[in-house]
Amino acid sequence: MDRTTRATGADARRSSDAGAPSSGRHVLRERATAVLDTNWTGASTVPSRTLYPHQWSWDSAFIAVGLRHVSPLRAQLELETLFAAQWGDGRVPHIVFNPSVPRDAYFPSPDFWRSTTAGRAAGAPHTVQTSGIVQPPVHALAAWLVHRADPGLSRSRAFLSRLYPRLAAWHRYLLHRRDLGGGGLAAVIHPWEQGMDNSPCWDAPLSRITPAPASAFRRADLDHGAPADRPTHLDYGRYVRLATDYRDNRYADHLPGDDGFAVEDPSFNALLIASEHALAHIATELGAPTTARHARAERLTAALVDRLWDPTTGMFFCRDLRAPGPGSLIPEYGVTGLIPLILPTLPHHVTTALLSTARGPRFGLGSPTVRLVPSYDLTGPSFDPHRYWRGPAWFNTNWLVERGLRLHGEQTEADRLRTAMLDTALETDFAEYVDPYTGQGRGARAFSWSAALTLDLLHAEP
Ligand code: 9WN
Repeated sequence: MDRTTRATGADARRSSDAGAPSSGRHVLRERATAVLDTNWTGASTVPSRTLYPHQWSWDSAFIAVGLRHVSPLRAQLELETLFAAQWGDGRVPHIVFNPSVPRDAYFPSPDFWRSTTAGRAAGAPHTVQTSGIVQPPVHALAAWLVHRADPGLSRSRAFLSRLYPRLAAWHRYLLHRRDLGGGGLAAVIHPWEQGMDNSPCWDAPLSRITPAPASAFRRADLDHGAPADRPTHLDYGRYVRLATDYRDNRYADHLPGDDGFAVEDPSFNALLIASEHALAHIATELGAPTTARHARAERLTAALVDRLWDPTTGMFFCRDLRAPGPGSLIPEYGVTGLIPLILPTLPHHVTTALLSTARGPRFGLGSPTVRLVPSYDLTGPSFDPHRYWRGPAWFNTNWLVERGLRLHGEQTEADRLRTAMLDTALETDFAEYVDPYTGQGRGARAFSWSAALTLDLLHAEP
């Protein structure tokens, strides 16, 4: 039996277990499962067959979280395939390229990143082509949730014991090589690393970057996405410049010069902390020591509050490590600043103030006129309900906010957000992102993490 056939058998078993609260929800479950089946390549899942035809790092973590409800085996394989492309220095690349996809289907392609040559000193794998930057570390959290979906299968395949050293190396890379600010947090050196690529949070640090000339590259995203929904050419030129410089420095990590990009981001670090807590659970399951892991999660939480929390506004902001003068906070309200809500040991006064910011006019949580939590401040000067990460709502960030609400005992609000997400997923055919007010779909459809996180929410629905 091949992997796909075995996994399909598990699909049948799981969907009959899960129950169908209503026929609408049943249809939603079937459709979400069909999206993940269509986007499955045999060893991993593409985010979108059209726009993103390879494997993406944080996408795979979110996908695994949903896939565990229909096929725990495929969910395990999803993470194993990603970690098979881990570099020797511990980094997990943000894209693992599928060699059977034409080179011009996505830009930047493997011949831009040149991982097997430019990445040699950093230990890039020889057998697979990858990018050289990273994405948010949601993986240990995903691995733990995947394990819990079917502990028997997980143990019989030694899923956690094989993955644990790789997850630990990944966190070590971030905590040591990427502590560019010296304050104990991991820094990102490219907007693509943080995952919310085009957020207005990056406008100030990006404005110092000289863009690569438009003639130096051809964007493939515009073959599939509307230009008004995608980043501008100027921003793309800057993304290309940053990635080119990093590659030409052989992917070495150090604080870049004044013309470089280095930012400490709340969501990236909150996900790292949540994953540290998950690693502690994994260590317990494996009988490995856990004290240091718990202590590290606590230290990181303290560093997050110390370096990125702004008590006067009640918000977490990004810290620009290359701002003229000492590193400074970027006063833009991105959804990234709400994601620390997923942390269990955030100081109480911080949680209270953050919830109040989420409920205020900037994010409209609980407001009758706002469907889903936007990616950026509804009242902000750069708000655009349709342009990439500059206002639209994403399913992954809403899933994280929902989880945070539930963790902090805000069940009614969490239920409301969950219902809005499920309705929006059905209405938009699992859009990549949506207008935060109307829920109108934008970007790609049949988007994998939208479908996967729908399955996760459905599973938890009473
Ligand atoms: C660059 C795959 C990825 C997501 C990111 C999202 C978008 C890529 C792009 O798509 O980024 O990595 O080409 O715009 O911003 O969060 O992981 O779905």
